[in-house]
Amino acid sequence: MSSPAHLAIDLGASSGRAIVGVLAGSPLKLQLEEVHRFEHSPCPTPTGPVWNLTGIWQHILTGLRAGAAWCKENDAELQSVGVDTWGVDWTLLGASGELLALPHCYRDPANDAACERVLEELGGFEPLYERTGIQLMPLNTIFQLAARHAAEPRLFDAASRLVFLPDLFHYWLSGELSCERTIASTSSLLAVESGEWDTSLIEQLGLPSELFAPLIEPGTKLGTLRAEIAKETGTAANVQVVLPASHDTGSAIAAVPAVGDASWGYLSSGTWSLLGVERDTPVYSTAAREAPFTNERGAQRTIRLLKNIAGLWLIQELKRDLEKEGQQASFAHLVKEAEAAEPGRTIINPDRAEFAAPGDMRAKIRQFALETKQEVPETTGQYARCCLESLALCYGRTIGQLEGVLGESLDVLHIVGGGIQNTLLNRMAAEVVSKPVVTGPVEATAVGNLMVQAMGCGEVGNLSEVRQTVARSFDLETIEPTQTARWEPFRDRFVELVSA
Ligand code: LFR
Repeated sequence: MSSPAHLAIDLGASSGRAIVGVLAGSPLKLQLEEVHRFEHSPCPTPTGPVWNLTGIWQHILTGLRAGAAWCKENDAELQSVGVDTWGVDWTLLGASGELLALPHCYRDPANDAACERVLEELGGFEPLYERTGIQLMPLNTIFQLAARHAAEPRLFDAASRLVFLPDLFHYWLSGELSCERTIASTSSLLAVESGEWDTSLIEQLGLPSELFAPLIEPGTKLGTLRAEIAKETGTAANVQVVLPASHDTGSAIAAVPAVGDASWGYLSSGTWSLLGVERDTPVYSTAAREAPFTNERGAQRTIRLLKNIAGLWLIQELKRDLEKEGQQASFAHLVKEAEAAEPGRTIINPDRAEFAAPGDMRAKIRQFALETKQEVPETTGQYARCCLESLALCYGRTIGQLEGVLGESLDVLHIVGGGIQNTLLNRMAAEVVSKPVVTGPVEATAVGNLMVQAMGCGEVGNLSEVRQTVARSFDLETIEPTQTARWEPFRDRFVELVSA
């Protein structure tokens, strides 16, 4: 008998993947097959950076075609497909379902001014956090909406529906419109307690509340693939579109292989570092706001209390700058150089807004070093080490803040996602947080996407079964913290730098 398979379309802000997951055996194990991978990037336009939507859509179709073909060749029966993407980005559809505009990329400078304006209108960040429990970042949908609404109000008059990017792709795949809750929670427009749209906030911002459709849970079967898509990609007509936790972080955390009684935190390590805990109810105390911690929504109505930290973006930007100059800049090379560089020479605060913006990472690091009277990095290794150590120090401080907010300590930190390939950073993280770190799986986002689809199709029962299945399916590595003391002086310097 053929085994059930699912297809995850996992879209990050710089690359995308189509991964088939086959569930087989007793007890069940998940086996992955990557059938398509591609790079993509925002396109600069006079009105800001936009996503190459049709290019991404072509890659989704290529992934579907490759997934269907792989299943046929390997005696697996494709049951469903689901898409996850990075958070916060959205677009508008007209009454007929027509796409009205290309979605802007969240790293759009226009969001900064809009953010200031909205906060002024709402009387500051405190009342907004009280309502939504979401960390202040100018990239949040709420500020993007204010920016686009101010620039092009008539677009909103013509619109009948707001969709986040996974909602749009699910619509194009199935012909059914949905608004999935985990991705919507990145908007900073959901009421923190109920997890439903905060319509009075939406109206206060002057946005038409009828654009915001009722929210749907991950695991929902939306419908079968459109006949045209099934034919075009060679996929069986009965393949379902099943909503995963369509926010990539929601999918990644569903795949954290935490089993047993130890209290655990997670770090989803990629372009961003998302560090936090899973809870049943939101936490939006003053300490949570000040840290700051966000309350995003996950699979099975969980809450992710986490901090959004500029992650390997720092290194990706460094790499991009070096490549432009024709210098050697593979990740492996950067890590090797970083490893050989002197510890603690220059430390930055990765949370500072300038580090999240694209362009000349080295100039920004130099500027920060000068301002804070530290050594200015000179070599590639010194820059790379500065980025990695600063991230690790930020993890350490964030865990401390998290334990303070929760009033309890964590036993173990799970690190998942592509960033775990940076073994130097994993080791630094274990040393700074002074806890055992468990790494894996590397494809956590796709794994979580697949497992929530499997849950929607009735193959696994709940999140705890999902995690047990993940834990037995992948090789995990435990790093015990050694040499924690050598970080003491750097920890103190980091706290000074972020408090200044
Ligand atoms: C991670 C992520 C974060 C979100 C950021 C921007 O990929 O989805 O959760 O804050 O990207 O969308």
